[in-house]
Amino acid sequence: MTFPQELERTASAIEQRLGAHLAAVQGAPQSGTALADAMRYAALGGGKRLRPFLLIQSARLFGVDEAHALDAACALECIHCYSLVHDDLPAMDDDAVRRGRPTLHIAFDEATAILAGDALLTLAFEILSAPATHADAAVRAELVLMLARASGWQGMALGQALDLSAAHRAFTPEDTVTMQTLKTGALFRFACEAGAVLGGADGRGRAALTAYAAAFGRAFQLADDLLDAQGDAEAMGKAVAKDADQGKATLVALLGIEGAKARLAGLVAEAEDALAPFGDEAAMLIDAARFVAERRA
Ligand code: GRG
Repeated sequence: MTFPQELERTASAIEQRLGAHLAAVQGAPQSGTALADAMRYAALGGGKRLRPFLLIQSARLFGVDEAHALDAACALECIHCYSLVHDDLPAMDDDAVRRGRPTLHIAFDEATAILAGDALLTLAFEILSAPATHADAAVRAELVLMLARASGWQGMALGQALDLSAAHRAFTPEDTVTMQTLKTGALFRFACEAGAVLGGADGRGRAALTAYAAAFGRAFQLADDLLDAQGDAEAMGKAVAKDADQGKATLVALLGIEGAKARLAGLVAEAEDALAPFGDEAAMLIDAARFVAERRA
């Protein structure tokens, strides 16, 4: 299978399994609230499912089949979906469209969006800590701790807070990398390390995945910033990034478009090097890094 086919196949496996988890939510007493519908709206029917893909492919490197990585992957996707819902709120990015549809607070209302985000966050840990995730309770406990750290006060939530603070203070290039490593990179790191943990990887195997994830996460964010900047530059008819004017913390604003493209190529090479010990077995993960660097939308 090619990478796009495999990504699509994984996405539909995630859709199905997440749908089953959310069907249990739907079956619970609702007392006339929209909470379960809002959770389904946020979690199903869209998204590339890149993080689950990385988790499943990382686990496969250590001999874990997809069926035994699927619940950890669903838990991670619940966290990602919650973060998008909250990120889109008027108090944060105030976005009206997500995954080609109205954002959750537009389709429902703001309070429901906050609650659906909260409920997806906690559903992630419900799924991750259940015996179906892994037979060994110690492995499940390790995964729960890892996901809490990746998503909370020392991970994604901190990254988001740092990003918001960029509107009020000067950011050095190092500040920007730190912010992005936390805000976007922490979940990619969890994806790859969780695969290693599910497969009982040794220290070297896990370290290789950690190095891959770091380069992947930075490449993902830089490619996203480049897309934004190029779109803005086209709209303005000149090759500069609007971000520089708005004080937004992106590396494109700091490096310029050509500098950012060169950095992006370097990050993809770093991701490939990190996986060298796995040889051809890591082809899908290498293709994933190329995919995020090359995407045009
Ligand atoms: C609200 C605690 C909290 C954190 C927010 C959402 C978030 C942290 C960070 C992402 C913000 C963002 C929109 C970054 C740009 C990168 C991007 C396009 C993220 C969307 O991820 P994809 O491309 O989305 O994997 P899909 O829809 O494919 O799942």
